[in-house]
Amino acid sequence: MAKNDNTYTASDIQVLEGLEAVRKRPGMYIGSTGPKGLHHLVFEIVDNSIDESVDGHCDYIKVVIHKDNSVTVMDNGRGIPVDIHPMMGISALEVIMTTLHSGGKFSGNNYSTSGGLHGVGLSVVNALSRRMKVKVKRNGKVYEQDYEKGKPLNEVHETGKAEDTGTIITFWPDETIFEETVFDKDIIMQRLRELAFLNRGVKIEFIDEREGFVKEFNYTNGLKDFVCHLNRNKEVLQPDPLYFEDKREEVYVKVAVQYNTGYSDNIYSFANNIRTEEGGTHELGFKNGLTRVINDYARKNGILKENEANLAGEDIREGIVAVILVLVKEPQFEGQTKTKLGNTNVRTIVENTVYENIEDYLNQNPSIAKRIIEKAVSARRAREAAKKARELTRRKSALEATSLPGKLADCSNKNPAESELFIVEGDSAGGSAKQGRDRDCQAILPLRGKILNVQKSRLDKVLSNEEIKSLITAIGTGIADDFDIKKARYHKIFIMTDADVDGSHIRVLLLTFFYRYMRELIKEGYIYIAQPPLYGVKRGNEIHYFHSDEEMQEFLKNTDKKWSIQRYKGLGEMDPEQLWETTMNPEKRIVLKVTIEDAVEADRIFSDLMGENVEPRREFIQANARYVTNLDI
Ligand code: 0RA
Repeated sequence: MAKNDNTYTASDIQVLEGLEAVRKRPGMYIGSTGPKGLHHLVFEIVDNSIDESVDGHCDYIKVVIHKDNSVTVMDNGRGIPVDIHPMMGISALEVIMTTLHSGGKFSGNNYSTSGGLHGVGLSVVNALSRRMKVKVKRNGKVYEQDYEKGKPLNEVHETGKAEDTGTIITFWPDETIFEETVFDKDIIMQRLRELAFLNRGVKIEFIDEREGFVKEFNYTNGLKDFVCHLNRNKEVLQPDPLYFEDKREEVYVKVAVQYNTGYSDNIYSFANNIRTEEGGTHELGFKNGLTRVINDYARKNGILKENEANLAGEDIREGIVAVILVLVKEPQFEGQTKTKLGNTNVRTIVENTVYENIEDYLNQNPSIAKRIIEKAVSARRAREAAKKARELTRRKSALEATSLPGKLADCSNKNPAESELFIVEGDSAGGSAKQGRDRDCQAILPLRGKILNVQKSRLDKVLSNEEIKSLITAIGTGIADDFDIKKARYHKIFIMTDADVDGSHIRVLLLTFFYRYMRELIKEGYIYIAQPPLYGVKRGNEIHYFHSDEEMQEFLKNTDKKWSIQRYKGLGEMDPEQLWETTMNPEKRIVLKVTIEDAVEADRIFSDLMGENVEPRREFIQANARYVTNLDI
C-alpha cells in the first residue's frame, strides 16, 4: 500500500515516543539501572547472535570490552537485513535499531530468546546508549549506521565490500541513565560460558581490552560438558554423564545428568537459553519423570521390596547435578522475576521424554542404576533421622527465654523489627562486641572457630552441630520445612568476621547455610555483612578509619602530617568503643545487604571449596577473598 506523508510523519513520531519511553522508564525494559541492567545490554545483543546460531546461521561470536567501557559484539550470522522495510519505508536495520519490539519479529526464528526478561530488542540497547554503531556485512557489502541515544545520526550507508556476512555492534552505555557504566568481566564471562554450554559448537571469544584478558568458550559436548563443569571438583557416580535429546509437539528437550557423592541437589533449568531461576513446568516434568522412573526401575529389579514405600523425589535428587534445556515456540515466563516457565504442555512432554530416555539408560547401565538407587535409599534413612533431630531443636515458644543459647547476649528490646543480631567470629571479638553494643536493640552471638562444613554433611548432622544449634535457636525461625519467617527474633542479622582468609571462609559458609536452610531471610533482606575498617590512621587523639587501601592513600595524599597507620587483621584488635564507632553504630556504619544472587554465588564458591578434591581449596579461598569484601548492596 502506498504511503502518504501523513502516515510517514505519524510513524516517525511513534518511533521517537517509543524510545523516549525507554529512556524515561528504563527499569521497565531492562529490570534496573544498576549493574544488572547495564550487563543486560550486552546480553541482549549476544542473545540476538545466539538466535542466529540456533537456526544454524552463525558459529562464531566475539565480545569485546574496550578500554573506554564500550562493548562490541560481533558475529558471523546472516547480518541484519538492510533492505527497505515495506511498512515503514526505511531500512530494516534502522527499524530494528529504532523501533520497540521489532527485533525478533523479523528473524523468523521460532525458538528465539524473545519473550522473557531478554528479547526486549536492540532498540532498547540503542535508546540507553550515549552512542551506538552497527556494521552489517551482507550482499557482498558493508553497511553502517550510527546513533545517539537511540536516534540515527546518519542514514544506513555503504562503506565497503565484504566477502562474508555478519553483524558488528558497538555501544557506549549512557552515563546519565546508569548508576555505573563499568562492566564486570566475571558477570559477562559467566553468561558467555553458559551460552557456549547451551549451544554446542558455537565458539564464543571474549576479550577484555582493559586488562588484556582473552578467553574462548567452545564446548563440543554441550550440556554434558556443562554438568562435568559443575561437578569439576566433585567425586561423581557416573564418569560419563547421562544425556539425551528428544522432540515432541515442536518442543525440544535436552537433558544432562551426573550424580556426585555430595548431598545437595543442583538442577539448572533453561527455556530458550534463558535461565529459569524460578523453575516451572519443564523442571516439574523432569522431577516427576525422574522420581517415577527410578521407583519403577527399583521395583522391577527388586532393589525396593514390595512392602517398602516409594523413594521420595528429594531422596532421589540427593547429589544430582542436572541441566534441563527446553526450546519452546511461544515461551510464557511467569513469576516474580519472570523466570518461571508457564507453558502447561511442556510438563508432560518433559516428564514422558525423561521417563523413557532414562529408563533406557538405566537398563543399559545397571551398575550405575544400582549406585544411584542405593544413594537415594540412604538419603531416605538420613531424612528420617533428620526429622527426629529437627523435632528436638524446634522451639516450643518463640518467647521462651530459657531455651536461648548460653553464649547469646540478647538485646532487651523484644520487637524483632527493631532488633539486630551480630554473628561474630571468635570469642574475643564477641567480648568486644558485647561491651561496645547498644544493649537495647543489638544482640551478640559469638561463633567459635569454623562452624560445620555444611556441604559435606546431611541435614541431621548439620543440626546436631552446637554452633548451628545456637544460631538456629537465636534466630528463632526454625529451618528448612519448619522455617517460619514470622518467628524471626531479629529483622537485621549481621555477619561480622575478620578481614582475612578465615573470615571470608566463615562468611561464605554462613551465607551458604542461610541460602540452603533459611532462604527467606535473604529474600526478605534480613541478612547483612558488617564492614569493619581495614585501617586506622592515627595522630594524637585524632583517628580516621578506612575500608580500603585506596581510600586511605587518598586521605594521606592530602596531608603533610605524620600519621601512624594500623592495619586491622582481626576484629579482636579493636577495642569495644572502636568496634561500636566503626562497625556497629547504625548512624555511622557501612553495611552490605546480601541479595539472593550473592548467596547463589556464595553457594557456588562453597561447593568449589568443599568439593571432594581438597587441592583447589586454599587457592580458591584466596582468589575469592576479594569477592566477599565486594558484595553488592
Ligand atoms: C532480523 C532478521 C534476520 C537477522 C537478524 C535480525 C539478526 C540480528 C542480529 C543481531 C546481532 N546479530 C544479528 N544477526 C542477525 C534474518 C536475516 C535473513 O533472513 O537473512
